[in-house]
Amino acid sequence: EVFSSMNPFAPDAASVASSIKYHAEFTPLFSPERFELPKAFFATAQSVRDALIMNWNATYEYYNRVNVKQAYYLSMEFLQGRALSNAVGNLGLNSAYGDALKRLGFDLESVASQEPDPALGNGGLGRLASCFLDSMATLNYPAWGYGLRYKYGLFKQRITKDGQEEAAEDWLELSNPWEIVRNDVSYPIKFYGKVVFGTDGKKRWIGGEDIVAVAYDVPIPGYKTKTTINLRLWSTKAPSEDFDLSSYNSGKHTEAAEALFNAEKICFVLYPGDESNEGKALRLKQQYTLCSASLQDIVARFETRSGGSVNWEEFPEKVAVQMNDTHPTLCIPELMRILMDLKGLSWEDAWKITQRTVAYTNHTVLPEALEKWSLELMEKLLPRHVEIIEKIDEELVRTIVSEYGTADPDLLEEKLKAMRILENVELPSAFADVIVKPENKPVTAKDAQNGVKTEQEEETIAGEEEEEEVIPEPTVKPPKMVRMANLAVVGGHAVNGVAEIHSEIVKQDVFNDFVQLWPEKFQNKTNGVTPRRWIRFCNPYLSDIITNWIGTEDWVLNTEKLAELRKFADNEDLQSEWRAAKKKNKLKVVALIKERTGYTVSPDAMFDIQIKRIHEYKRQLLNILGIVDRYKKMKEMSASEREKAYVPRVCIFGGKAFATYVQAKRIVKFITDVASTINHDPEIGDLLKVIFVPDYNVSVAELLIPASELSQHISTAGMEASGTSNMKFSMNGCVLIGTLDGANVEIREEVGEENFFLFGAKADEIVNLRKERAEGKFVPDPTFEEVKKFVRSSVFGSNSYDELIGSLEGNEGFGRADYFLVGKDFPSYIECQEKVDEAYRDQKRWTRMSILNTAGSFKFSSDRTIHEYAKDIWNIKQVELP
Ligand code: DL6
Repeated sequence: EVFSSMNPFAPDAASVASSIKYHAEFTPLFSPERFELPKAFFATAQSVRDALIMNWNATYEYYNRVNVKQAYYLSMEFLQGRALSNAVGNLGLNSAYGDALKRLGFDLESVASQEPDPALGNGGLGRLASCFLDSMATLNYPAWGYGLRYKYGLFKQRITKDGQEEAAEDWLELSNPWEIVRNDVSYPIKFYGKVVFGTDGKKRWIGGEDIVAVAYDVPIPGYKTKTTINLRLWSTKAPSEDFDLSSYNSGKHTEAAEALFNAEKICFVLYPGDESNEGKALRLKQQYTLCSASLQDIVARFETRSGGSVNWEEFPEKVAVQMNDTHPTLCIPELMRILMDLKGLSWEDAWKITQRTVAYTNHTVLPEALEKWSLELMEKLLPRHVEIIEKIDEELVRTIVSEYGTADPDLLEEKLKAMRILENVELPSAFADVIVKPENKPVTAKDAQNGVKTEQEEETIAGEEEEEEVIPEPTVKPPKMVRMANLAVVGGHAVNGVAEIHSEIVKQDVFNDFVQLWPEKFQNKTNGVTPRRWIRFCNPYLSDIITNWIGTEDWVLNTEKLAELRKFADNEDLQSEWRAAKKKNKLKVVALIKERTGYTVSPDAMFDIQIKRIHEYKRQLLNILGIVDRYKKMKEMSASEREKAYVPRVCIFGGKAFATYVQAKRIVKFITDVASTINHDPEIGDLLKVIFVPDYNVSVAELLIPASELSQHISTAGMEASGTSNMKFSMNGCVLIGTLDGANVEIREEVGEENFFLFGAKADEIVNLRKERAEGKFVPDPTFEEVKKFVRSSVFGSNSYDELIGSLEGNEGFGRADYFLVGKDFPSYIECQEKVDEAYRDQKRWTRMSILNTAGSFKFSSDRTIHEYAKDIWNIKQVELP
């Protein structure tokens, strides 16, 4: 009765309050005596979920009925952020829920802040996936997300005097009010075992370890639409018969439950350590679980929707699978296996269907991040898939040989080396003698029959005559690997980069050989972010101002309207409202900093923020060395000189270093050491503060981004695929300092060169600069040398930071000499930061720049990106529910 009395589009406060009370009483997770904030959060979320379930059911009932083509977004990460305020906002129920909670003695903001951030992601890749879900729902695209339900997420970051420490993330401890376990939706997943022939002559894979993947659904509401799509997260368990009751009863408790643990641990942690073989096997199991469970589900839905007559050729007309990075690449051999071994299709038909269905997004050009798996491990864990991959590789070799011929063996060898899926693996037997080079002409089968010897054999024979025995150098055979990115390019019909410059690098460099073969596959899809979460909900002050000045709230759906702000950029009234909103947001961050770090910062200082994963290429080290340079110069000045020379700044960092990435953890430690010296220096006071906000996540970003005035996107040019926080900052009226990298390039074009602080080497200069650096031709700027000396002088504690500073110099034992070109870009960065100070002193000029950033950010809505994917890659249409 409570559910049906609640119209999800126009419920009144009274019916919402009774729904919340109902859940507090009858969907209880807490004892009945008290009704406090945690219980209020769960009851409110459950009440909102009722509305979402109604819309979810309506959405899929309609999609089933009209049997539309649907896009499936497979991702190892979804960085969802809190759901309550987003869902209430998307449903337009803010006032109903706000009033209802007031009647019950709570306020919506405090209730919403009880929600833990779901810990299902790491960085930009995961957040992009979540922005895409929001846009797909909002734009009424039939779509579905698939991921894994990690019990302990990535990790919780603690900052201690030793730097970063990792602890298990306990986001599911009190349960998750948004998820709905579908006990009737589970699929068997196999590992190990062997491949046999069935009675029908077809190959069959008999698993050696069998587990089950169970579906947990999270409804994703669109903004101002009934469409509510699904994020289906898989959790793993063992079949209950795997619990060994007799061992248990005989006291062997651990052994009795071993199979259960082995199955459940697959979904414990996102990116478990992979230095051990066990760790590698676990990661591969995770990837396969995601691919296999999702594809079994997709295939089952296709069959159900087809009714009695399944036509497999229609599969790509009903299904588009997007692989978010290489992690879900096993989709390709898995779909082939399902179609051939289980549905009886021929190789040729299965291959055509697979290629037409699957597409791949590349998110990085870092060679170490282009995944490779040991063939040996894969053969053990997924024997049937390796057979399929070998055949795909063989077909690829055939294509390459037919394209390039055998006339130029060097060229052919080079192409095979670059493009084959299998690395360090002999050519398939059918091609064993295709590369015929004069100097190492192998014996063909025919030659062998005729008694012809290879040159090596000839040499050995000649050597027999020599007196001294030549002992060959022991050679270590390079490991045989499966290159997932190559498999993704070969097996998919589209490959896209995530910003214009990145897509160009993908084409010119990373996959250039494939581009020559299949130019039509390669595309660009510049990333975007949802303006709902990233302006409308996280920055209500700014949103109200935008709406008032534009005269409509339509900009939330049509961000092009933001451009209308341009004509008011110099208007004094708008400028003062704009600054007041920024100040209110800064005050919230002052409180956050106090609560999380104990430091007090001034809201009148410039807030300068760098928040992202800690990585050498993102160059947090450049930022902190710039701060050190500023501090050093301040210390050399009198108080009045200091105040004249520098604008007061609060420099804020946030981000996690991957648990095994030692250099990134050193950077975190260095930042916090610098912070503790500067923040306690009475001479400096409010002129400079350095803050590291621990445990950076979506909720922290939602507070920091609206409060930021300057934001740093300073990667070595060519290394950041796109970046998405740059888009969020720009939307929220922050001015960016950055290199010509990733989406910075396009942001600068849109907001205007004069509203972006540009510095640093360009992407096409990097190779030469590195070469010069390695050859010892680079002469560092004296300021850079002085800053390093200052760091080593124990100003920031007894640590000499040898490994960190050494990495900038390429000292012995410290690896590549300043591979990320911090030293090269340092002087132009410092010079640019001086220009920032100068601009900030003129608040009218700064506010104009800020307004023009918001006005110019409209391109970076994920709605634009999703329309492009829908049209150019997925071929899906918007479907409005009746
Ligand atoms: O495309 C989303 C996001 C980009 O904005 C970032 O520039 C890029 O670093 C990130 N890529 C990854 C992949 N792995 N690595 N490294 O997270 O994707």
